[in-house]
Amino acid sequence: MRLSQYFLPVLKEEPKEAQIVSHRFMLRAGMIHQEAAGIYSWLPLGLRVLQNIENIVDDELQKAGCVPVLMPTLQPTDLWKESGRYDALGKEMLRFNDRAERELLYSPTCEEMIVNLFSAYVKSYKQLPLNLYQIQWKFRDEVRPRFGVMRGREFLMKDAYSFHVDVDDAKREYAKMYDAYTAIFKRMGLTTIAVAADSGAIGGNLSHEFQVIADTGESAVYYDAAFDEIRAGKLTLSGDEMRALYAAADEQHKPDAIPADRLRTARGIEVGHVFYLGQKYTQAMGVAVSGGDGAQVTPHMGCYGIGVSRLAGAIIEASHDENGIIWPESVAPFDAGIINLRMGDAACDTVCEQIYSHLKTAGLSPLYDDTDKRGGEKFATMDLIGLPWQITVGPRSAADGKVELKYRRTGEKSEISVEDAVAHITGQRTKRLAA
Ligand code: 5CA
Repeated sequence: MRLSQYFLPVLKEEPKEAQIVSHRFMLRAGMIHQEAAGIYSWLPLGLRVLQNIENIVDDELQKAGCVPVLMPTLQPTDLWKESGRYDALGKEMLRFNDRAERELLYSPTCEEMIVNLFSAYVKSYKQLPLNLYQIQWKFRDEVRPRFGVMRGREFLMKDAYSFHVDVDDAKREYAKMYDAYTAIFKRMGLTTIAVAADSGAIGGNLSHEFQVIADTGESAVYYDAAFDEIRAGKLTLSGDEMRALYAAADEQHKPDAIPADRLRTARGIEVGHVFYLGQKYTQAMGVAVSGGDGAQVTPHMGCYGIGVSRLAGAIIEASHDENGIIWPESVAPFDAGIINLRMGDAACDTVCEQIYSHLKTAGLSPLYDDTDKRGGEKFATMDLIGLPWQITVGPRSAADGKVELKYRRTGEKSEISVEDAVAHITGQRTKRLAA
């Protein structure tokens, strides 16, 4: 992408409304634009990040055997009267009437709709287990939307729903999804702690929230010291080993359940939440399938949410410096930025075009700053938008076929040839994505 033809509305001033760093950088880097309280447009740069996050979620869930569907954002409220949840969400649920005076709601979550869909087609235990998921917009009329996309009113969620013949199979799936979540967040550069949580209005008696440790997090979390070693990369544990460790959300914390010298506490951002729902919805909505012995069985369910749009903010909270965002390779909106320090200089233009086309041929997506802005401004923008690599081309080095390569995360710089720069970026990227 050539910056002169792109839409990257970078802000020079500090946005006054932003209280946390991710919100500030998302506004300044031209990733999002607020349309109403807690409701945002995703601008081109933000959209690329959101799509990269979605792709990782899709990839890992399909590896775990989940099947994608897409349900509408609007639902008839009748379903919620059947499940008994019509009043449970109170004013958080946005309701309105269509022209025929039928009451609709904007989905805050989709247990009712998926159970209805399931019951239309699944009649036998032989069709189970089944795990259906979607990545779709939700609306919750939060009392206090804040921190940008972190607590929005309209937000993008991955919601998965699984159906099982019995509790054992539902718990097997729960553990599988727990492990898939750990892998999903790790691919985005995040080490999460899954804490036992309260399942609230979603229901069931077993749930875990996946928390990213950050001072700006809205939740208090309590956990075994081993999680700090995992976060520091000094310890690797299996899902079963992690589930055996103490980790609790505020409302579930029992100080006596863990020796004081093992207990750690921190603030966390909830990026995902998995639930074992039991028969709460299938029973209330009268759904059954034929079992092995011919008798009818009421399926057990699980549901599994990921805050896809919240993740964009959470990744920034976990990875930035005073100059801007530092994207992990896996979600970066572009792989590398090319800075032409003197547009119109024959050597500079030629070298920039060479790098641009070499990177594209290598399957990478470069962003080429071919505008006539001053060097200082170009450097500041590149640091702000946080692409993993920066390649700077100035008249003196360009004449010798050399460029300056900078790694955003460490600030490390080297002067090398065009070929070496391209080879280095492609090689390092492959290595990091595989790790
Ligand atoms: N039905 C279940 C999951 S299928 C459910 O709704 N779970 S949830 O309420 O915990 O939401 C799932 C995830 O959505 C949360 O873990 C969080 O990451 C994200 N989320 C929830 N509310 C918001 C919000 N207001 N803004 C941004 N993300 C949110």
